[in-house]
Amino acid sequence: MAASAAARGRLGAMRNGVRGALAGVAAAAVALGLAELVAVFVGARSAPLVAVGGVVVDNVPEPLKQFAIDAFGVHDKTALMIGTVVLLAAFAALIGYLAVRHIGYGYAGIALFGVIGIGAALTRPDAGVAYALPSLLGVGAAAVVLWRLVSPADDVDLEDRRHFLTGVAVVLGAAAATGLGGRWLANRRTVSEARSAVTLPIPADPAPAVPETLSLPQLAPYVTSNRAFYRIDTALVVPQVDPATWELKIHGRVRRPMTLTFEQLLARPMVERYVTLACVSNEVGGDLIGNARWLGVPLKDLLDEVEPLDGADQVVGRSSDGWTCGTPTAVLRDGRDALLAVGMNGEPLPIDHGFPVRMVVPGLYGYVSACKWVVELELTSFADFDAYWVPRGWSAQAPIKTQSRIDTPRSRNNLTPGPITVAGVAWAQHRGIARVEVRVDDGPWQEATLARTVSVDTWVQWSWRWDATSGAHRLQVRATDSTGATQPEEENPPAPDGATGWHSVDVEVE
Ligand SMILES: Nc1nc2c(c(=O)[nH]1)N[C@H]1C(S)=C(S)[C@@H](COP(=O)(O)O)O[C@H]1N2
Ligand SMILES: [Mo]
Repeated sequence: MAASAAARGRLGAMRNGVRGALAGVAAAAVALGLAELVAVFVGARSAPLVAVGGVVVDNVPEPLKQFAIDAFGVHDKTALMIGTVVLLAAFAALIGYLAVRHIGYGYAGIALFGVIGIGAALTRPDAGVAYALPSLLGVGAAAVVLWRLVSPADDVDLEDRRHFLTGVAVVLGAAAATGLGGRWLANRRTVSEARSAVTLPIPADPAPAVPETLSLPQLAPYVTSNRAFYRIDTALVVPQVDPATWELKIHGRVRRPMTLTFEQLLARPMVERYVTLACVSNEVGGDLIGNARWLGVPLKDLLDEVEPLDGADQVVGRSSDGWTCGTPTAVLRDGRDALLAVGMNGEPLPIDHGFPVRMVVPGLYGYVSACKWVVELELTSFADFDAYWVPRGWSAQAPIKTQSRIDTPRSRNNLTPGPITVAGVAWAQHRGIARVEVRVDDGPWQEATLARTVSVDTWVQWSWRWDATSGAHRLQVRATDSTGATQPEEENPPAPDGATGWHSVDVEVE
């Protein structure tokens, strides 16, 4: 009799543990679901997951970030979110487990999450006090749910257990409904309708016609479609910037500060140019690069109008979510086609690529020049201000390095002996590519044929006919820019100012 009571007691304790853990997870789900819904009205970056994720993105050590990009590529943010949710669920289960012992432990755990969520939201660069609301209401709801679910924690009574499981199911259902409802509302509140309503002006100075370029399977087309264009940014939720309320402040160390509305911007004479954008994180042979036709206002004209003061050697572009990049003022005024862009390949900028307005600067890596969702240009000096990536170990000055890539063949092709077209792209924006050479198995360098380009600001396609013999071979490519400098063989990683080395492809001919 006594033994059986002890066994029952142990069983009860174990089941109470499971029950507590379930209650904890249900409480956390309610908190996140409700917070998601509230954040629709307060601002997407106030939601606890997004806010905490943002803090992680901004502070994660560089090697870990590089690992995430290598391991998950463009899905690195999804991986971060899933990882966070899994961790959160584990902690929520632990809190629930402890709450069965003493409900005070549960409240303390929830309060801790509240502090983290609210702290993260309030310290986001674009935060207002209201950013505390989603986490605050979320933890309030979680506390009520936890209290309701764990308090009648008596024993293994079957009736009670059914009751409990029904309660958990109802709570999870409510959490899913509010969370998905929030998502649905958020998706309806994007600026895609405002984007469709934009009519781009006819360029006063149109882009040159694209000459005949190469079209081969696997070879990057000369112009990258908006759909295929790489996307890189720190935004966990894509900023939704309404052109009706968009303003650009140009200020700081200038004689005549200026504010522009979208309408005023569109009324200015526009130029249209092909410019190849490249990411500093691109590995040798990588595809974080694309060439598009951009429509916009020359940044030089705007800077001339505000009259920068002496010493204002840096223009800081600031986006609606607080991200910054720093561009040399001299580069923006040296006559190159640096644009405040509104159009990409004949369409308003896609939301992912900076709608309604972004910067595009030929010759500089994106992180020092290509501010998307730009709302501010601040003239300052490099000595006075470090933009987003600089304290994270990347160079303040980052001209694009000369690079070349073999697109075809790649190792998985079924190759047979005889003539094979080797082709790829090469780039040295704003200097231009003078020569591309290919070699096979460390043999002599052979000059490739360059396709045509519209300017020195874009990449160039190249091709070379190879008389392939059977066996394993290594193809290598290198480019020389129009200053006569050949890209160095020495291999360097992307950090701190762009990867170097020759791209090579190993193929099997049989
Ligand atoms: N607001 C904002 N703009 C940004 C970034 C960012 O994180 N936030 N990333 C920059 C980087 S690193 C690159 S390479 C380019 C990429 O532009 P794309 O996504 O249109 O290809 O955007 C730049 N502009
Ligand atoms: Mo980048």
